[in-house]
Amino acid sequence: MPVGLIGLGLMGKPMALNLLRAGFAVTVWNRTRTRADEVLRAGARWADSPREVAAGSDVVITIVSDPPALEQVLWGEMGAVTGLRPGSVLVDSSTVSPALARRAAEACAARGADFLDAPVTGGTWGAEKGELVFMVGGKAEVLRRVEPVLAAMGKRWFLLGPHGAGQTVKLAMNAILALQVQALAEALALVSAAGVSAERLLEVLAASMARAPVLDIKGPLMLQRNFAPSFPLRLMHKDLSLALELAGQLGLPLPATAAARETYSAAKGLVREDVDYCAVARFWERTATAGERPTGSVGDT
Ligand code: NA7
Repeated sequence: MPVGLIGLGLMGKPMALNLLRAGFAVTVWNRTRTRADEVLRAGARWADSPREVAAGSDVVITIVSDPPALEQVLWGEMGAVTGLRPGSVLVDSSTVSPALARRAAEACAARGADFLDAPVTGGTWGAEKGELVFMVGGKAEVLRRVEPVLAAMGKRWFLLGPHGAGQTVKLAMNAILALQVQALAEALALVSAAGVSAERLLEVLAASMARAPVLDIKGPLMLQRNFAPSFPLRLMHKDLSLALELAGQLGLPLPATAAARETYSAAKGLVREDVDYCAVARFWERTATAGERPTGSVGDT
């Protein structure tokens, strides 16, 4: 089954490499061609446009940064939609709005193709290990057809409802992750400011009901000030905005998510380089530097 993959960023590249390892014939396109070098060396074929990827594939995966990027690769000049073969399946693993997922599904249907929104969780670590979890919106029969492809990149997939349901659950999931990591950053700042060891807080956390896998991973990284992006802060900020946009459409207040977006937004303004979302911890450096409060940095003991 020929597979196409559009978007070779932090997530798309390891996903393409895993498809190749699983023996799929993979055609790729990325806006910046040099980012395809490694997957081309590993055996992928280059296409000159998203449209060309779609024209040669039974399953087309898109994984690009945000809604404008997805609109560009689907409907821009030489976009994928005009190349889709009847009977093919477009699987979008980008995190975008549920409304955009439904628009993409309609565009596929008009070409005689099927669509699944299938955003992922697991970060670059999950992508590299082939252990992503897919949150799927669409038809069960379509999901069954693409399961061998998902199995090459992930360990589980959940069918959550009609088109848009996968994106809805993904936005809810990321709100949980963003809030957990912000809560830990706040707690670390608090104990540090009070002159107590931040390391000891992590020790106690690991033995407590507040323990969470994401905090097991992000806590030590925050203490080491290792903010290399696994899931970039700029994308977490985007997802919080998408969650709030959806909540606004539903008339639902999300006060904690709204507050988290403010913090992530401020932290984003503090960095020039691409950093992981656990760099939200830098928000408290700012307050320390500005002399607003006598806090220590998160890494202080
Ligand atoms: P990255 O590493 O920021 O990669 C983003 C990808 O999206 C990368 O291939 C970009 O191409 C591509 N992109 C961004 N804007 C455009 C436009 N306008 N047109 C075409 N292609 C574009 O993100 P991740 O891989 O971590 O995440 C991808 C998605 O999964 C995202 O929705 C997350 O929230 C979850 P470039 O290489 O910059 O030319």
